[in-house]
Amino acid sequence: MQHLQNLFLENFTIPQEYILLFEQIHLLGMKDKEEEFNTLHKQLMKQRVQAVEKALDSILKGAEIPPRLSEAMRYSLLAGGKRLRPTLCLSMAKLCAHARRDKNLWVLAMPFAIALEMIHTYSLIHDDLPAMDNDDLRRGKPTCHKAFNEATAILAGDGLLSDAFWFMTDCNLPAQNVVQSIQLIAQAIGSEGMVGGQMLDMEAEERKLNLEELSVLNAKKTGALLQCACLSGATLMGASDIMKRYIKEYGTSMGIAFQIIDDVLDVIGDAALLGKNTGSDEANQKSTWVSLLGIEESKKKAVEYCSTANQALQELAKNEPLLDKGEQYFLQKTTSDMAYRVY
Ligand code: GRG
Repeated sequence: MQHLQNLFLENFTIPQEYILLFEQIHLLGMKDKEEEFNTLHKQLMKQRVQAVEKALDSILKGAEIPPRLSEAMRYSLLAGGKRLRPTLCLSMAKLCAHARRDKNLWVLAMPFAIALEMIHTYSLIHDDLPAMDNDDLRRGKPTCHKAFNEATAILAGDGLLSDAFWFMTDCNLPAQNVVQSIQLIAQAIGSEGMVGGQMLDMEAEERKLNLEELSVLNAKKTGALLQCACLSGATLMGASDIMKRYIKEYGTSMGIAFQIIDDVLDVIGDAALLGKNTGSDEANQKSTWVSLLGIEESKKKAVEYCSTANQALQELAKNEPLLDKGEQYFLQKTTSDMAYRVY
């Protein structure tokens, strides 16, 4: 993967023009610049996703992997998706890279970014299994167990999860930061985090949860991985405790917003665009933000949480004048755009 470092450095660069446009819109109120800014942002995001796709395509081809297993793992990993977790991890590393005195050092967080996508893909494969949500469409394609078979899908998930930890150890950053980041991720996806959240989700079927119970479930099932994607990027760069505190706050609010948006899109979203079936929450009688608050209130909440997340970034910037400003703006724009997916 090291041969891809230059591609990442290039594809993650924020041009000066982006910073200027952001400031013209947000500091000088020049609304007429918004269209130009939106187009540039989309183009930069596309470049980042392309770099991540290229890195994902370069892995799991080893002759030691039984061909059918490698095929199933790569089938799900390369099926598309927004690549939110790897881009968040790298973005946070880039934001905090000044802590390491080399502004390009963030690129060494790449194995973690890739590992986070592998972990996310494992969770989707297992979540789609007949014993869990029993879904037949994911990322616009038949789910892994439909394309292969159930046993192969279980192994593909297991392989992605285990290999992710192997990848993370192959990281050329200070060992203490690497170990701390691995610890963060392991905790976030284990019994106290994502797997625990999935258990709560199963137990919650056909039982109405209150907002507090739903928040705990969401924080574990989806929030924990998103939050640790952010925190691991910062931790790898040796960010200070205060920086990590704000980044954790960002990750928490962004994670809640993400879940609300997912719930809203399950009701009003277009299955073809989302690449997965909609309406499953209602069919499974699941408690969601929409079932508890209704569509309009949920949409408002999504905007509110995205804005709280962005406030954490702004507070961080006030405390850390050396922060990468272009990256801060890029994260803020990405976060506010997230909320508008439901409008
Ligand atoms: C089976 C251990 C285990 C855990 C599963 C994360 C999870 C727990 C299940 C996924 C089911 C689901 C639809 C959760 C809601 C939020 C979510 C994670 C959506 C999918 O993530 P995106 O939108 O997907 O980032 P892409 O395909 O864009 O990567």
